[in-house]
Amino acid sequence: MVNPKRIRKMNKPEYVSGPVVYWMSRDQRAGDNWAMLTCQEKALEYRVPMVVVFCLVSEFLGAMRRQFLFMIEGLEKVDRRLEKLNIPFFLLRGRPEEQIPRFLSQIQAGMLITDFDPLKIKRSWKEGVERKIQIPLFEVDAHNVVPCWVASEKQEWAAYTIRPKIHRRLFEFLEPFPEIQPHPFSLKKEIHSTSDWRAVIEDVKGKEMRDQRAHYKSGEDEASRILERFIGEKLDHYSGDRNDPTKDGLSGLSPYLHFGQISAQKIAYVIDNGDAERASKEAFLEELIVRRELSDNFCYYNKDYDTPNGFPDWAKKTLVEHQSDGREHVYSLEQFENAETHERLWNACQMEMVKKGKMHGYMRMYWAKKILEWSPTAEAAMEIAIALNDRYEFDGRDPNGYTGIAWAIGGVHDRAWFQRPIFGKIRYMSENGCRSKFDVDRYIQNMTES
Ligand code: FAD
Ligand code: FO1
Repeated sequence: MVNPKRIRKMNKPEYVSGPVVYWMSRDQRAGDNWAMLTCQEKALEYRVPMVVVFCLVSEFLGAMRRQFLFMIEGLEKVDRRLEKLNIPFFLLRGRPEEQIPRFLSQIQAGMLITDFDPLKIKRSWKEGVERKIQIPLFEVDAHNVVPCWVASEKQEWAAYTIRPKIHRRLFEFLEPFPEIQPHPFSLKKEIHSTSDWRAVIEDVKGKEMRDQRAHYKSGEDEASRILERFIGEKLDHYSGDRNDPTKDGLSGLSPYLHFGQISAQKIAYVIDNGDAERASKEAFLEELIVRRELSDNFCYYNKDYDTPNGFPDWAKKTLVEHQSDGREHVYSLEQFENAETHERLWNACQMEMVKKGKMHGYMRMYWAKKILEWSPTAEAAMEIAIALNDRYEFDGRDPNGYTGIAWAIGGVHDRAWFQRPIFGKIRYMSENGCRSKFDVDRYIQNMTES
């Protein structure tokens, strides 16, 4: 059922007895989830119960209240859906390295399955868990269409180097999902799985108040509704509209993709088999599959994905050569955060991010490049861009974010351009360039009014 190339064994022990557990983390959905399906496949093979567990940490890469609330509301819906399928869902709280092994021994689990994630924090959680358990641990790539380690065995240079590798594999991996089935084997009655979701939500509500405004409806059903609306109303115009932030031309799916509330493979399968306008369909699938999976490739194979050490050599060299170039404006994290730069366009981007929790894709490039222009060093620019992106975006704290920022500031997956002050050979963007593409004043007005 599940392509074995999606699954990797992470340790030596073999299965003896006990329930099969899926430690859900990146792919927070019941349906269209290869890690969930792997868990059921193994549990059916051994004729044992299957269990899903999520470990909620109190701090995660600068995430604020609104992103935690979005995530928790989605998880509550996963819990309700799984309950109908006789699959108990447990919410643990604390450090995964301690909570997951303790939970596994409490229920005398026989096998642990988890979802793949290239981020360092997630890899260290898994290593911590692996050190403490004596049951088999499997990792399943439930996020990428082509599993990250199958697509490429090394860090790729750019989209043009990974694209043919991914396209070559799509015939094998871009397949429809089977449905998760009601599970025939039940966990012992004395082990209760009911989570007090109200208490969890109340607890999170106590976090920082600064980010109160934006809120999106969360969960698998909502993600499917957004996808349907995108396909019905926007996809045919995607190639023409996507670089205009005054238009509502993007899918808006990134928060749902980030929290794994919808499967990229499902989206790709539906769109690939649909009859949308060809150029738009291709442009969208390029972003959804090639660019997104290139980000996972970068973060997986380059542990310095969040610092200038991860930049290509030509970019490191050119940035050092231009480090002492005079800067007309230099801002602190606080000034950037409060949208207090001299430039109305940049301030509007920042306001869009703070107010909506989702900056338009085209403006994200401009926003990050100006942070480089107005920071003392590339290190400082990376730190500021990552801190703000992770704090405010619903889709932040994601390989796409770290890679997008490294692209804008450090030329990752890009080529050398013409020399200019501060940027050296890093691609430059200007307000005038924006003016030639869309109605900048309208964008500023929209952001200051909303
Ligand atoms: P759509 O255009 O509808 O795209 C659909 C999906 O394709 C996206 O949800 C995303 O999964 C993928 N995608 C689109 N563009 C890219 C891209 N350039 N790289 C990789 N995948 C892409 N994306 C995030 O998900 N999280 C981030 O924190 C993030 N930060 C970024 C920071 C900078 C500086 C830059 C330049 C880009 C960043 N991106 C990030 C990538 C991109 O801007 C967003 O994915 C996109 O704007 C999300 O909106 P959407 O889902 O409506 O996009
Ligand atoms: N994953 C978890 O397993 N536990 C968490 O408590 C958790 C919190 C969290 C908060 C914000 C956020 O953006 C992501 C969060 N994630 C959490 C991880 C997330 O599911 C993704 O795996 C990574 O952020 C991206 O790959």
